[in-house]
Amino acid sequence: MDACCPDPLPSWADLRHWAGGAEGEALQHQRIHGPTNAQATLRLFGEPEAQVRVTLYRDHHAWCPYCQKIWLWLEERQIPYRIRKVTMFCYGTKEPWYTQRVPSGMLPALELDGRLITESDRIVAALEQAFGPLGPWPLDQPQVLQLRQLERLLFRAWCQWLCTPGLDAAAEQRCRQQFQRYAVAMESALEASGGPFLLGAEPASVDLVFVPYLERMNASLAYYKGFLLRHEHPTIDRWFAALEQRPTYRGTQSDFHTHVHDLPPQMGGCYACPSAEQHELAARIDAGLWPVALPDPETSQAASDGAAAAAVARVVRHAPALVTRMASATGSDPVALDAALRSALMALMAEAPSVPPVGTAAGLRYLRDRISVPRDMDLHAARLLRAALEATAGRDPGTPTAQGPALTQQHRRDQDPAPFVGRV
Ligand SMILES: N[C@@H](CCC(=O)N[C@@H](CS)C(=O)NCC(=O)O)C(=O)O
Repeated sequence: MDACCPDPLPSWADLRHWAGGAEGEALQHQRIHGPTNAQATLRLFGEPEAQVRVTLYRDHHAWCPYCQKIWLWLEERQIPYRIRKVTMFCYGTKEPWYTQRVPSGMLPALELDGRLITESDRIVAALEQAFGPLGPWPLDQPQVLQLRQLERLLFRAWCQWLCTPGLDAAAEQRCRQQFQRYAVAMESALEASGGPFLLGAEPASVDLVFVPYLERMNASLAYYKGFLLRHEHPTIDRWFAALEQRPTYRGTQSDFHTHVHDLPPQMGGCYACPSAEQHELAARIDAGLWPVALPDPETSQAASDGAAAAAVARVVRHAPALVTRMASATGSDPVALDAALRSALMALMAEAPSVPPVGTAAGLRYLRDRISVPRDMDLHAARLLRAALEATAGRDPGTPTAQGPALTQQHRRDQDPAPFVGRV
């Protein structure tokens, strides 16, 4: 038994073996040809590399909503493409090679046969022209104009509700009603098409226009307003559930925890409307306790059998950089943190509690708060990992309630990808 730890611990090599999964070339092959994933830098869908006509420039965090729209489009249409990842301003330093190409630094951008295109709607239009539409109507047709306008109205109503400071109770109510008016309009459009998608049984480009912000609305309104979009609007829930059956969407889908803490710096602040429901939901999202409500408002999908192993494999891959960050952020002993992290992974694999070295709870919770979905792993793997980190932190024999440093509201440079790049 390790002198500092009450439980006998697996080594990192044991954990790597335990997680199994593809390594080296097999892993690369899976990322290139397998299901949609955030780690790939090339997607071929079984085609030869010589077929690639497209390069997508998107953010390292797989968080940018406009990038998600293009990413999903390429995945749905199975167009071979390369991915070059760029840092968003609020996470770190923008790569000079990118600003030389796109001086504003804005994402997404796309190269099609060597032609650089910016602005996500123009990118979709160019892709539709080159490869044909996704669904019955291209995005620039009058038939979908009203739906695109509705998405913007919903977006504005959401921003007004979420991002206006100091709303009194009456103003909160007005904002909520305005938002729900447009949510009902979206439900009417879904019903008119026969659903589950906006233009019928299969997703179309216009669905992909709605996806990124609907996902962010669902997460942020639960956390800041105690409002469960999918419970309040069952037809929108059905639309989400139909999306969640698609591996394309699941590969790009983020989770509540990631969104609610990434949104404030992007939106210039998100403001809570305190109530018992809001406190309860926010506390559960922060602690990684899921489902945060019943029925689960975050996903309709159960975890796959491989979710725990996937989480372990991702931590094992980055363990030295993670331990260094946990130690420098919390001032804790890196050797103890290394053991604590292995302890949490053991808890995850064995589905049994594990006792970490004394004084490591803050470091474990530091990591719990910084798992980024889908950048690091998928929603279910992240859920299992957050829960294991939280449960293990709670068994710290000395400081079981210690928290890591609070997440910042103005930027997320704690999520700077630099130490991890090149080892994805
Ligand atoms: N209208 C643009 C909006 C793109 C946009 O706002 N991109 C943001 C990310 S969501 C961006 O790149 N901001 C610069 C940065 O954060 O580095 C589009 O549809 O492509």
